[in-house]
Parts: sequence; structure tokens; C-alpha cells
Amino acid sequence: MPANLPAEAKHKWAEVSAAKNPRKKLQLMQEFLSLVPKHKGTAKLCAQVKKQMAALRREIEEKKRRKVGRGGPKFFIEKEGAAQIALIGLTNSGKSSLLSALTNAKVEVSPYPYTTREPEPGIMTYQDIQFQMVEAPALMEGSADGRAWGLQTLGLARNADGLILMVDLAQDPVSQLSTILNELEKARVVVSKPKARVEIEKKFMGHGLRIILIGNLLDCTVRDVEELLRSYRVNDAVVKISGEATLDEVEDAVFESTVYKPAVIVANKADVEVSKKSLEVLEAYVNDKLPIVTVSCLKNFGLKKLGETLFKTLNLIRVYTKEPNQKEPSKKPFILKKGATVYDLAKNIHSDFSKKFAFAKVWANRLVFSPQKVGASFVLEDKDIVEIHVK
Ligand SMILES: Nc1nc2c(ncn2[C@@H]2O[C@H](COP(=O)(O)OP(=O)(O)O)[C@@H](O)[C@H]2O)c(=O)[nH]1
Ligand SMILES: [Mg+2]
Repeated sequence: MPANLPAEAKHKWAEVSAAKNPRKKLQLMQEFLSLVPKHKGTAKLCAQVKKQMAALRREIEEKKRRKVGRGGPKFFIEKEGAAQIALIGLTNSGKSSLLSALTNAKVEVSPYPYTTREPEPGIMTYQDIQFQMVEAPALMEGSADGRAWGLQTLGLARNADGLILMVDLAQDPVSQLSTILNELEKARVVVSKPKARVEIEKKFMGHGLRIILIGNLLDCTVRDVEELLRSYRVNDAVVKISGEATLDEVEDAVFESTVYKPAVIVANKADVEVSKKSLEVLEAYVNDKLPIVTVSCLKNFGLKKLGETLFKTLNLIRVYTKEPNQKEPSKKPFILKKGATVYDLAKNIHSDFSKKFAFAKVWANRLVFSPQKVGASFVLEDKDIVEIHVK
């Protein structure tokens, strides 16, 4: 049901979105709620906003608490490599062990619970791709309500490009997984692909509104979408809509309510005796909804599969570029999302490049004529070689 908010409420939300300071944001959200008429159509929205407000309040309190102590840990990790993967799991599931087995990070592996108190990054290499893995402090029941480092861990998950959900096969993996999924969901992070996906990437003033429709709009036109976005003062943004989307879902995206993160389950400690049985139980529970990679960090078993599974689950492709006068393509690929076009690649290389773009040549096995001369809208695939010509 559409919210049909009055214009002043929508404008207030634009202020909320623009606010950076948590206190200011909280205050504006309060003002926003007072402008929303209370009826069935707005009930869900109000509940979502209240959840966000509760999270903000906890964030503010947490900051205050830390100020009393000394500095406190840094919870934001600058992204590096093809994608940032947050390692999420209960304590002692083996997150530090995985990080130390796969990356250059020096971490403390320990039989004691809650050894890792701040996020630890490391770089893992898969073929010619580098993934940044970040071990998050352990999740537990109540994390989403602010227990221990819960909010920071969930914030890390929200900001990452993908998740590893780590479970310990020596303990009941289903109960661990359901705790993880439950806390994530409370923090509005989901791991199952929604039918529709709306991503709003805010741009600088004057950029204008660009709607990229990869799927279908079920109950509205692109114009309706533009109108709705403008009513929330989203005037400068790239909005990607994939799947079967309704206008409601577009509105949800304005409220940044729920984010989807591709996830891989890593079932660790496959060396222990009960692991076979508990893996079966886990597989039955997951029912192919998420990929499971079974490993033993201790015995260095199964770890090789993780890179490939992450690459597939995150829906990435790599593209090699070539200078027009050179024979060999670049060794280091550009990492793009599946579905990316030559235009996306050009933009990735240099913002000027996309403006000066003339045509491209693409080398690929799937093409009848390779190289083939293509335009900006040509859809790239993994391992394509591209030569871009500018005007
Ligand atoms: N048997 C077994 N123990 C493991 C494995 N991986 C980690 N552990 C042990 O589990 C405990 C917790 O590991 P750690 O990596 O610190 O877990 P974290 O709390 O999730 O970071 C340590 O005592 C590790 O030695 C494994 O594959 N098999
Ligand atoms: Mg740890």
C-alpha cells in the first residue's frame, strides 16, 4: 500500500537523508513522524522509521560511552580490492582462523570467547582478483539491540559488498545460523535475493536523475518513479531497478530500509567428529537457498573453493582492457557487476572517458566475430577484453 505522504513530510525526509550528524538526523526523523498521517498505508513506514531511530539512539549512546573511555576502536574499514566481505559469526566459530588461513592479516586465534573486539581486515587472492575480508567482532543474540559490539558488527555487514556467515560444525550450526540471520534481519540486512531491487546512488547537484531499468515496473511507469523520487527531493541520483518492482518498493528504497547482501555460509571445523551429522542438518535447513562451503581452518581443508563461490555469489565479472596500440591486455582486471556495459567500464576507468567514448572493440570466445566493434550499451561478460576508442 503506498504511503501517499504529504509533500512536507517528503521534504522532511529529504532533510533526514542529507543530515550527517546522528543527533540532527534523529531530531529530523522525529519531526518527519509528526508530519506523517497515521493510517494503514503508513503503518509499515512508521515502524521502519522508528526502528531506524532506535538504532540511531543506541549509536549515540554508544559513542558517548566510548568517549568516556579512551578513543575506542575504529569500526569503519576503508574498502580495498574487488569487494569487501564481512566475516560474520558467533564467537569461536573460527573467523580469525579463516582470516589467518586465507589472508595476510595477523590475527589472534584463541579458544577464549570474544577475543576479536575490533574489525580486522585482510586481503585474500582468488586467481587475479583480490577480496578484502573483514572479521567483525562476534555476533550474539541481542546484537541488533546493541549488545556488546553488535551494532558495529551489523553496521559493518550493512556496509560490506558481501557476507560470509560462519558456523561451527562442532556446535549446533542451525541454531548459530538462525541467530545470525535473525540479528541481521533485525538490523534490516537480508541475505535472500528480493524479487525486486532498487538501488539509489546519490550524485552531486546538477547530475540529474537517471533511471536504469533492468527488470520490470509492475504498477507504474518510469515517469511515476521519477515523480515519486522528485517528491522526496531525490533529484540527482542514479537509480537502478532490477527484478519485478512496485512503486512501493521504490519508496522503500528512499527510506533506505532494507539492504540485500549476497552471502556464503562457511561451515567450519569439518575435522571434528560430529561435523558430518551437523552438516547434513545444516544442509537440510538451508535447502539450497544459500551456498555452503565446508572447510576446516585447522586442517586447511576446503578453503580453495571459497574464492570461486564468493566470486559467483557476488555476481562479479572481470574485464581486461587494452590500449589500441598494444598487443597484450592489462594483467589486472577491472571488476564489475554482472550486467555491466562498456559504458560502465569506461566510467570506471575515468569519468572523462565515458563522455569522450566513440566505440569499443571486444574480444571474446562467445562472439562470432572477435574482435567485434560495439557501442556503449554492449553487455560485458567475465574475461572479456575491451579496447576503448575515444573521440
Ligand atoms: N577443530 C577445529 N578447531 C578450529 C578450527 N578453526 C578454528 N578452530 C578453533 O576454534 C577456536 C576459535 O577460533 P577463532 O578463529 O579464534 O574463532 P573466532 O572467535 O570466530 O575468531 C580456536 O581454539 C581455534 O583453534 C577448525 O577448523 N577445526
Ligand atoms: Mg576472532
